[in-house]
Amino acid sequence: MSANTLLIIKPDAVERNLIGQIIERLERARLKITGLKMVRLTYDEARKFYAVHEGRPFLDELCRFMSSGPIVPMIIESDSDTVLKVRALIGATDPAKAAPGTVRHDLAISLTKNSVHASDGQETARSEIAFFFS
Ligand code: 3AN
Repeated sequence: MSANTLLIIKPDAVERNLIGQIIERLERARLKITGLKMVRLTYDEARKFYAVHEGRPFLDELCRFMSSGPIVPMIIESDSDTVLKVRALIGATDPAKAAPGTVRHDLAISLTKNSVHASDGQETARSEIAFFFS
């Protein structure tokens, strides 16, 4: 195991009892879950997590949503290219544009309520893992 990334099951998926389905998809793809917890962020914590989006028009709605209920952050590991493998498995940000068979195509509701987050690069993965797991 060398490369790792962070995946978050977002409030809309937790609310609809989709934690198990999403974990099953990860495990079927032979991705290893090496850290997992359930937390509820405050609005300010969500703003910190999404600091990279400061100034974007959707940031307030996104942070209100991400602090609206429990989320499940988890560390995912595999031999190589874990960031890319997990991004491929979750699909495009907008569920309407996500490929069939991806998590977002099959399970997500909208651009904001898109069921999962995954780090977009190795550097981001490092800082996002550190945000949730000390
Ligand atoms: P991804 O989660 O696919 O990496 P980002 O990092 O560009 O996408 O966006 C972070 C989150 O912000 C998305 N998961 C989505 O919930 C939300 N988001 C992105 N773009 C928009 C948008 N145009 N309108 C509403 N929400 C958005």
